[in-house]
Amino acid sequence: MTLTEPSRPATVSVEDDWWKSAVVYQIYPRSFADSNGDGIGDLRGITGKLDYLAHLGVDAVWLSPIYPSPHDDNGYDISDYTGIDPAFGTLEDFDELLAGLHARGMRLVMDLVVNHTSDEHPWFVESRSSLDNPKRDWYWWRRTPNDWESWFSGPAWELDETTGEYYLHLFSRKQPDLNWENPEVREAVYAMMRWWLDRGVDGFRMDVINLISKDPALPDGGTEHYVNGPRMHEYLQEMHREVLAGRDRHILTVGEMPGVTIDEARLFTDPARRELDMVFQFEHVGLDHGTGKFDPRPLRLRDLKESLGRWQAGLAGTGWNSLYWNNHDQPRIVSRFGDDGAYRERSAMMLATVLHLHRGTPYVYQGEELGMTNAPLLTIDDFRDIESLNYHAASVAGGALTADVVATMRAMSRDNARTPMQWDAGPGAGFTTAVPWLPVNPNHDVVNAVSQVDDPASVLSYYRRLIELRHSEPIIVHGDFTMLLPDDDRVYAFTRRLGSDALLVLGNFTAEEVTVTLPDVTVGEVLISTTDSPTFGVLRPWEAVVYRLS
Ligand code: TEU
Ligand code: CA
Repeated sequence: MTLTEPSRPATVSVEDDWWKSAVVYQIYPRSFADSNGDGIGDLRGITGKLDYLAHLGVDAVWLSPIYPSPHDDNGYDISDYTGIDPAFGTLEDFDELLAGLHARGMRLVMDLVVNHTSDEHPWFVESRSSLDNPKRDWYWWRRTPNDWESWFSGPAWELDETTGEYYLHLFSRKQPDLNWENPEVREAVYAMMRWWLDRGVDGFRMDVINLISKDPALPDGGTEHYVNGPRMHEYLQEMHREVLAGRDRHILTVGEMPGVTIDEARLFTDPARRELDMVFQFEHVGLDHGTGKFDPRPLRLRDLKESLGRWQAGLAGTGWNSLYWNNHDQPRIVSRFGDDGAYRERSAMMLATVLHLHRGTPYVYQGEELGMTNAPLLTIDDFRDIESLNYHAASVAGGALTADVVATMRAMSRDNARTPMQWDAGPGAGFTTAVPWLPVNPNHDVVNAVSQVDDPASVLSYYRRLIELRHSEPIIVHGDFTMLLPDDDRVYAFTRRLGSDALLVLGNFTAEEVTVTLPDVTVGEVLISTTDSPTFGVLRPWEAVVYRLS
């Protein structure tokens, strides 16, 4: 199979790393398209939508896990790293999907989940079988657990009856943590990565990769002993040497890193260090958390600008940012930082404009390009996600009432992101002909792809134009970034500069008309805007506009 180079304008030099001018589209396979009527999205479903993705203009697709899994955490608990879960299809289906993407000039990024496996992975089945099994040391076993807590509620340790010892699981008890101190574990992971690259994939999104190095003493305390642990850089450099170096094409690598600091991110993404191309940081999606994620508070715009502005500045010289509002773990951005009522479309476009005009690689999560919203999540039966279900169980055990817990989880539950993709207004939203594994959002009668694809005023058409703009304007990829109006709580404003070229980006984060005063600025052509004829100095509700400065 040969990779067709995505066609790109001559203005973007071919020596540049392709992922800098790319837009990546994330697919959560379970919720994207069901081809065989079992209510679960699958690979053939995705293959059937490739022309939609090509029309949108994205350069690469990141697939959330499709490997065999007991689906305790929807595939982030893998029991076989080199297979396809029968619910999603076969390796032949996979090859067909990959070929279909490449034929349309798009690349494929796989999800790499190697902080932990499923407890049903043969490695763990062996490891738990006896104290002297050769794979015993592939996981973290202790006679006495420490005080670490699972990210999915409760202790991070589970007693295994067979040997009377506890194993570490930072996520669910069906996700035991691999022991990266053991070189055999690392070699097995690298061999598996090479296997996928040899099959033709173009990159990896690395799940919670900054949790793989733990202080081997496992002291009490928690995150400070396993987030960005002592051997992180060593492991990533080793991975680069063993897997990525010497390939005839550049592989995109993005490390998901909750809790990563800017200084660490600069090291991880410094090309000279040969670690990663970019990281997913979490600061901006934590700004509306209170004591925890299920205690949300309103976003203050100046906090968002302070945070994203600091990341832009911090990775300006060395390193590279990833840009995202949404993924399969986050609530829908239009419901979160926008207005999913009267101004749903306008605010979806404004949020897209602001994000995509930053310096970095933008990620679009399925349905974001339609302005999909949070789900109603009315009763506990509407939830499927283990994080929500465990949180509910723990809260009820502590005396809370289900109705109160549901109200608490509604805005932030990961299920908001996971309702089926809204293809059309039909009963299964065009996602399935069966009962979907998670109910479709009732607003699919209004919010769906079919109604948007030929409408030039739709959110979908706007995303298309925005993506096209990145491909034709080198300043969006390479320009410097300067934040303006840092203390303004209504307007997001910044400039980009490349040589003598300059852009001004303005976004109104409110439902009111706002007057903007920017002295010493002369605007020229409008590159893109959410309203037909923008007036400089006045922003209508949720309006965004990008000007070329003259
Ligand atoms: O997520 C890890 C992570 O840091 C969070 O976003 C996580 O979703 C947590 O619940 C926040 O409250 C990754 C995957 O993206 C997620 O889907 C998996 O459940 C998790 O790792 C474990 O593999
Ligand atoms: Ca299916």
